[in-house]
Amino acid sequence: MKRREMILRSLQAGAVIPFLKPIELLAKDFENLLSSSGTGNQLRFPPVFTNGGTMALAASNVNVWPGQDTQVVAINGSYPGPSVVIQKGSVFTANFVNNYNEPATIHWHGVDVPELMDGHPKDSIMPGGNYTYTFPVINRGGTYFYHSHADMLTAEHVFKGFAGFFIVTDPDEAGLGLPTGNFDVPLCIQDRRSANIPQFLYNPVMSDIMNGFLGDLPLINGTPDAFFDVSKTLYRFRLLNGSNARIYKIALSDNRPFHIIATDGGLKDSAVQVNSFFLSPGERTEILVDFSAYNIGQNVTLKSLPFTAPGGGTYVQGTELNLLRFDITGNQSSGGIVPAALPPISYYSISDVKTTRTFTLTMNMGGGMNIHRINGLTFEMNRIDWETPQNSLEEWKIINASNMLHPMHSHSHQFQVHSRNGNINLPPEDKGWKDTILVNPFETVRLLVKFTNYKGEYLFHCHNLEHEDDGMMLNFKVVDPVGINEENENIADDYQLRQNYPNPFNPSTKISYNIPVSAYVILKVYNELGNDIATLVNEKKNSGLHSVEFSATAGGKVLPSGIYYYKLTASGSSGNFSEVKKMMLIK
Ligand SMILES: [Cu+2]
Repeated sequence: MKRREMILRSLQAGAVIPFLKPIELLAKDFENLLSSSGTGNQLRFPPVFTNGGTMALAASNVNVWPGQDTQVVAINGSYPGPSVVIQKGSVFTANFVNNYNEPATIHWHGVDVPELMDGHPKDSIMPGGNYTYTFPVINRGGTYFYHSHADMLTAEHVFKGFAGFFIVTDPDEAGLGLPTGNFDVPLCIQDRRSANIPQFLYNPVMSDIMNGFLGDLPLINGTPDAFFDVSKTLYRFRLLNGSNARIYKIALSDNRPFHIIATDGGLKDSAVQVNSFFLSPGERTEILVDFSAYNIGQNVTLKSLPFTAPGGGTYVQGTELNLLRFDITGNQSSGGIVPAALPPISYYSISDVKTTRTFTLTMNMGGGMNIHRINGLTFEMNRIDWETPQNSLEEWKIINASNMLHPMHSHSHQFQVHSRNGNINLPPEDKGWKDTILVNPFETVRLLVKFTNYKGEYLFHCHNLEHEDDGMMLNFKVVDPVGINEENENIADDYQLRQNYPNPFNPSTKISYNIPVSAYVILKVYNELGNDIATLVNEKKNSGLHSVEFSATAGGKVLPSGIYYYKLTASGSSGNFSEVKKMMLIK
């Protein structure tokens, strides 16, 4: 049985638990948007996804600004994407259909899923294709999300709208007295460029690759200039930073304190009062805000405070922004409380660490691509950068040797933060279960990491999406505790010419081949007429897996859309090998 079938069968074997009624507020949809109590636009909420239904990705038009069409790339025509609301313990299923003209994959960010459900770019669904994502929801209750993870297309897809909430509910939260229903409010924070209204133009220049693609205009759940009518009572807000690169320093405009109750992986072990906190791309933080001291008719604004950060260009980090105006309009009570205690978290101990891994984040200013690197490396689809044994506690020491902010994200598990620059007194947004952690310039952050649920290949990368697409990403493989692999895709004892990736492609694609012995290798590209277009390799190569990039725009060539062929010829001590494969350029 193939591995994919095995996983699907094991999932089908599990009992299907009916999912609960979704959080009521999420069920509001775009039709409820028209009433207004002040200037601006009433906060919108995406529709709730029906478990087992279809998630169709396509280009479509939505009204982000009233009366104007904005072209988005979105799931089921919704920006942000439909919200998944699902109970812990149930089985999530979505039939993904790619009706867009680029490869696509869905990553369930922060959700612990089997390898083939994780949306790794190697598992991209080609235009016109489809794939069923299905997995048991084993995470703690909390605020997670989903987004595109296609190779070198993630940033553009997310910017154009391909992201949504994945909220895990947990009946165990019911006894805690937290605000629920209409008082439990998801807020996805993203930034776009006012200069480009009403379109989401994605046209990064060099400074955007350096800093990330920043905007000057916040959208909350896709709403510009947003307001939200609140009652004089306690609310739970689930904040998701769905921006490509912008970091927010969240606060209220009157500096009123509020409580942080949850991090990326669900509830903290206590509610902590703060006046502000940092929220970097990919992170989620839940807060309780009490409006009871305000009078009806007043308002207060959720904002991002100014802060100093590196970078230059038209758009910079640390800009002061108004995110969402709360208009105090009602006297309803949520009945919610700030719990005196939350369920305990068992913390890892640094003394139990079996292995320490060091990740050094650097900038390589050689020009062109691959500026941002981890341990000097740039992402290679078919290269496993390290193996981590399951159930073994590791320390990941992330050394930021660059003058850049890097929110680092690991797939497949929640970790704990040990310290920042040796300081174990962490800010409350860091303490608890995390999957994304901001590493400041020249800072060392130490994480405690353990993979307990699934083996397989996963990703560790910067969640500044321009950095990620620039190659600031590594593959790792969670393996048996004894170190036995199911398979090792890097070791092959035969000649292989692999299918290029991505395919179809535009403008560039990667071609990999394996040679079992050192050999003289020629790799050429031909057009449909058999004319020689490019020579990618023409030299002696050592045994092993190699890859080479082919760009349809390299060297001033402008190649038309269509079918191309690539041919590998290898001459080694064990004889000659030759193979031809087909690929497609789409413009
Ligand atoms: Cu980065």
